[in-house]
Amino acid sequence: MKRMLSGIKPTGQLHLGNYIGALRHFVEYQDEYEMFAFIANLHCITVPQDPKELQTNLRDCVALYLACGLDPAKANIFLQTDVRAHAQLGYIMCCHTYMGELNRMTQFKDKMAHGEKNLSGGLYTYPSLMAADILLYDPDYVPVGEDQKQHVELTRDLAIRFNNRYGDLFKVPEPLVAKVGARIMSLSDPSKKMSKSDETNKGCIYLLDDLKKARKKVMSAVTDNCANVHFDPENQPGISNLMQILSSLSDERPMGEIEAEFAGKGYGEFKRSVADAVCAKLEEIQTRYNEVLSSGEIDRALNSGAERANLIADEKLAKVQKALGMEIIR
Ligand code: AQP
Repeated sequence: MKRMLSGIKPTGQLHLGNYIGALRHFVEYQDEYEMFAFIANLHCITVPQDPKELQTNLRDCVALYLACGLDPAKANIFLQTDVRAHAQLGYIMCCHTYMGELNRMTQFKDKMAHGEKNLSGGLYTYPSLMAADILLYDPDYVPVGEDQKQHVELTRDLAIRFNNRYGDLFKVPEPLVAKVGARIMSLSDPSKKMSKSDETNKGCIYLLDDLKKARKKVMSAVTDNCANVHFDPENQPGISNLMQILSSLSDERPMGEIEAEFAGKGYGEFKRSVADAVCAKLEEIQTRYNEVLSSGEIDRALNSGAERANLIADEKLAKVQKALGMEIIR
């Protein structure tokens, strides 16, 4: 069975972008692939976290994985720190990543460009850790949103570098970026990606948002004055973003079909349909989330996921350390 791996960092509450760009695909793929879906709690401390909030976010993140349809009988769900080989291989990867490569990574570059102070070393080297996260499991594919593609490219380069230098150690994985919804934009500023760290809180629909609040966010989404529901991300970014959301939540309905349905109708009517689709999905997720929280599913899922992940990751780490001559043969 081919393998697939992906993770989400619980730096805040999961949002609709995480669902559309990542989680819904994890769920689709779990039948066809051996899926490894982890919660990236090492990555999330690359920026300051409030310990109490982080604990809540971690639990919510696992609960939302399950609520969105990940099934522990099919997918290995685990916490990154429950598999120590991530940090260990992460360090080895870091020692093989050039500073020039890290300097080119957009996330760090963006934060530097915005003049953010006291950026951590962890944030700078996080792409090396991400390469380790992936390469430990020899996955065939890594499903990611558009923003993470660059990191998978670096992972591929590192895999090839190791294989050339030390022999055949890693499978070179392919990024899998969906055609629709790979970059859901902020509702209040469609030039920016929908992000957990949205400062205004208006542009981001969280999966646990109260339904009334979520509806209000959609209804007040920034659009344009073209008065035409037309898919044109360059000239009509707000409307095109709402169309992507609607399409993603309705079995990837073609944009032409959505355009035809709303031809000659106002933006108000179109937004109401988007809000209906969003609220129906949130309601479904939240109902299941509440069931999950009051059951023992979270702990059971994390235990069985970590057991399988440790088995594979320890074997890979031992192979790497041996190939690098880091072990004394006894
Ligand atoms: N807006 C988005 N549209 C589509 N996909 C998205 N993803 C994130 N935002 C969008 C995808 O979700 C997966 C997990 O991402 P992550 O949460 O680990 O990291 P991120 O991309 O840095 O997410 P945020 O919300 O922007 O976090 P902060 O604000 O903390 O930096 C990935 O596959 C990602 O592509």
